[in-house]
Amino acid sequence: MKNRSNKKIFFYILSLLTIVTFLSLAALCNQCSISNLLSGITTASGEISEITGDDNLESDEQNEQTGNGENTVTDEDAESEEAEDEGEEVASEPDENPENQPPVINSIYLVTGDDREEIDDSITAIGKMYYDFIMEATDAENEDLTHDASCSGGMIIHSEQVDNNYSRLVWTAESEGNYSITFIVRDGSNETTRTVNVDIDDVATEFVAEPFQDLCGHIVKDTMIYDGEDSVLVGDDGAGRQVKGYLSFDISMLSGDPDSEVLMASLRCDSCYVDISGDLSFAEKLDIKAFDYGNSLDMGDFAVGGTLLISIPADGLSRIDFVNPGIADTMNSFIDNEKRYYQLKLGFDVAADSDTVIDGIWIPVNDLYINGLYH
Ligand SMILES: [Ca+2]
Ligand SMILES: [Ca+2]
Ligand SMILES: [Ca+2]
Repeated sequence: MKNRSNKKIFFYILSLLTIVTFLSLAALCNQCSISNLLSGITTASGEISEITGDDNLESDEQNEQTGNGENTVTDEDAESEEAEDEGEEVASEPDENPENQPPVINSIYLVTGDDREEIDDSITAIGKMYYDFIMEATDAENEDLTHDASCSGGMIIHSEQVDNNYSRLVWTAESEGNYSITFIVRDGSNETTRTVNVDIDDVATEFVAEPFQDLCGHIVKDTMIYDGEDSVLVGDDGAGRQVKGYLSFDISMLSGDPDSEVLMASLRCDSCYVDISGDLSFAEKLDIKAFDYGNSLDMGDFAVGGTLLISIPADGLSRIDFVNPGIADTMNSFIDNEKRYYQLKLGFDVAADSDTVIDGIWIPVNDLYINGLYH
């Protein structure tokens, strides 16, 4: 009995010395080695929780075995509680490097065409449409970040980490419902997430607008009209006159419903390459415009005007298919005006050169179509 009581006194003195030493070190090293000091506490708290969690007759025995910690002698006094408090605080830190701040998701943007809009944590969307998000994240320590994402339903079509701070995600869903997309960023030790709820109560319908060949053709300035053509020429003729091309697509299935709205559309050309005559070096670019030329192709349709959709560089030109928000916008104005045909006018920015050969592209009309989504 006496031996045990001596031991207790010895451990008590030792524990006081340990605390004093610890406090002195902490005062000296409050910047340089906080992490080392804290990791010492973590270890100690581990021992504390083992012992206090084992509330039985063996506790005295264990106290002696674990030996020299400040926690082992005292019963349930203030020192022990203090030690436990410290232990809990540290244990709640995510890793052995507790001052490391988790990364921050600053913003999530929704991209539409050339615009991007910062969004809150919920949006409404339309089924079958593609939604293009950008996540912006930063980290206090500028650590290498890993961007990630998951969704409760629908599909992630594309995800791409652009650089340390930005990533892109394209998502879509086929049917109505409530979905969530969780954006995730990790710095190697911490993870931060943000969830965007997406409510879909409307689903878009696909459409295909076929060319209407009788109204497709080309016009040689002040000279000839070629309509009902399989292949439409854009360029110049052998006499140095400009030639413009005209394309009509049947949109009667859309314009029959005054409430219908085209959400996105693209000009398509499956396995289609335009044939080039001569060379295109006289021009810089091919302009494709939405242009209402009505129910017949006339000399007056050579006029300037229309809404520019795209300019394709003449150098290397081989296809004319493209996706562009301008197509949907202009289609909607044709639909609002109850037009049966959606029409395009094509011409190079420079009218012609003075050689004696045809320079231009021949467009295979029947390979072309416009497809997209409407509701
Ligand atoms: Ca960090
Ligand atoms: Ca006309
Ligand atoms: Ca020529």
